[in-house]
Amino acid sequence: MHRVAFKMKLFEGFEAEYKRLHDNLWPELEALLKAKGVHDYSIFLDEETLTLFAYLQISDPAALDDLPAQPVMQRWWEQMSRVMESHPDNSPVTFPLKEVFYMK
Ligand code: RM4
Repeated sequence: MHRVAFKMKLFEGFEAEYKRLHDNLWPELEALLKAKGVHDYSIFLDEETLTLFAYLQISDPAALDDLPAQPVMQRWWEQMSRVMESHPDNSPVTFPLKEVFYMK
């Protein structure tokens, strides 16, 4: 099992909207992520810097490589590009984080 963490950046003023969108995560997107083996997926917001800290577990991280090609992922990223820093193709700007401590 791999633990994967990365950060993203929210636009100012969209804190409530970001939470609302994730409270209403599309069932088809949840199904896609679970089909790829994603679980224990959490996103935390640093309200001071608007940094989003994401953490998930996955048995094969290479399974994530296929996500950007999925139509449901592209539709989700299109709506998310209104509220967070994104690339021209609407995928979020992400910064991988290095694990420096783990206690089971
Ligand atoms: C995030 C971002 C990520 C996605 C989650 C569900 O805000 O779009 O790429 O995995 O939502």
